[in-house]
Amino acid sequence: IARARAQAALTDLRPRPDDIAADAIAGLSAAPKTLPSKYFYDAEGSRLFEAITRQPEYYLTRIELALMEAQMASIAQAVGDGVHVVEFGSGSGRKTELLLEGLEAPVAYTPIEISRTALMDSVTRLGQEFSDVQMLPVCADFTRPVSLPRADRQAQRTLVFFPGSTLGNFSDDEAIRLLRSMRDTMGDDGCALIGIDLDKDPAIIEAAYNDQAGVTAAFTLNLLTRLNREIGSDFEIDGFRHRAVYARDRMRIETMLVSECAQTVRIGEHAFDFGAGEVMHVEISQKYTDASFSALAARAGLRVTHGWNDGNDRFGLRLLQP
Ligand code: AVI
Repeated sequence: IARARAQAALTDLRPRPDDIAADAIAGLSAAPKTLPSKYFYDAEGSRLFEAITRQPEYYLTRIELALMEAQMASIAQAVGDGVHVVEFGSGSGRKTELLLEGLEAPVAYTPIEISRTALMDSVTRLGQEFSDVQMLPVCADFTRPVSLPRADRQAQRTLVFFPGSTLGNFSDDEAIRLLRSMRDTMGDDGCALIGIDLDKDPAIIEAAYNDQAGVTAAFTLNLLTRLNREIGSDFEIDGFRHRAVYARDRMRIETMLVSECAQTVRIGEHAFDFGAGEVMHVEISQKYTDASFSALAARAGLRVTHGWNDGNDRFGLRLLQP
């Protein structure tokens, strides 16, 4: 019944499917070579990311969850009651639960997600747990403007939720575009609650992206396995090595795949030569100071009105308003 109800409420904006081959060919034709990190998340990549969040070195998820648990009353007070929660992405499990549990009488919940199955799974689960919150899933690419479904009960305001420091996986220009689109979604009275990983001792950050068990390395290399399967490329998985370095001046982790030897990779009729030691950029993970994050938000017409950090200033939540 819950599934039928959720399905009836689906707003399907029919997002254009990705052209993985075209994106990979464009990235491998660039200098330096790149591949888009959004392709990390096939079924195996999503499973490996879950495993990363359980590694002792990967502090982000653990600290953000603890921060939400500790500060939920204060967050709820800053946000106000009767809000329509709009999550960019398909429900981040426990974090979404904490938010819907902790807010005062939220009216509706709209996850915006490109994967229909991830979207419906999340609203089915949350719909069972939060029967007073109307589930209004939207299948769409959240990097493009989305007009929201109206809740049956009038919401006081819209709260955009974007946890996990996922914003950090976008370039500055892309992040500003995304924040602007959040600004449009929330309207003049709305707000956004965003998780950000904070600048800190590089050793702590680098350890998080080079865990001892090698889960992050497997996660990065899985991109090549996925491309081989889906677009028929012939990457030699053993021919590449994961490397994640904190670029202090740019305050970001730069993840690369390093070619172990001189080799040629083919995609259809395209051939790409790699030199021994040549790096291919596959992901950035931006870290922030208060100043850098406020400046980024300002470029999207948003100001930081509230902030919560863990006791060691490793990770923060920020509330933004127009
Ligand atoms: C999803 N995102 C916020 C993760 C991050 O920390 O940038 C992805 C990740 N990449 C390597 N480890 C985790």
